[in-house]
Amino acid sequence: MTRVITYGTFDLLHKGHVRLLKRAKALGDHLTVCVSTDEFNAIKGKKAYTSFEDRKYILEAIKYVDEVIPEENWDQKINDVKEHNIDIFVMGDDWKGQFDFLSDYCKVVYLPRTEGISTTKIKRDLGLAEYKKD
Ligand code: C2G
Repeated sequence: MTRVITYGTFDLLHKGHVRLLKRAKALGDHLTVCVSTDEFNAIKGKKAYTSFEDRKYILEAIKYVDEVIPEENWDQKINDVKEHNIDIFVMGDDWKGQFDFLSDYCKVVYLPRTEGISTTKIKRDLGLAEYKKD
């Protein structure tokens, strides 16, 4: 049983998120998604439109996702990898290199982001946020 983990806010879930989850699951047999709490998003400087509870509910409905747990801080990843017997840590390549320290505990994989879509773009296109290169 190869166990995979990934982290994120997953606000206004879109194809880029789902493609990341699909490819992450394809690397193993079990995918845990660690979704940022509203409080941690504030630390990340993000304000999600959808609450933590609702982002968790939506992610749990995705067929590639086996388990959803809260991401509360930057420092929980090593413990998460150990506690959940994780074999592979996956993130989009906008994070390339940021989590290489985890390679002492599991395989670290950065997957190409899906071009042309982002939560920021959605908000901008709907006139909900000033344009920010994300
Ligand atoms: N993603 C992607 N393609 C996009 C948009 C996002 O592949 N067009 C990926 C990101 O690279 C990330 C995941 O989808 O791996 C979730 O993206 P966000 O919700 O934006 O996550 P982020 O705010 O970057 O949080 O501790 C890590 C952080 O919690 C990551």
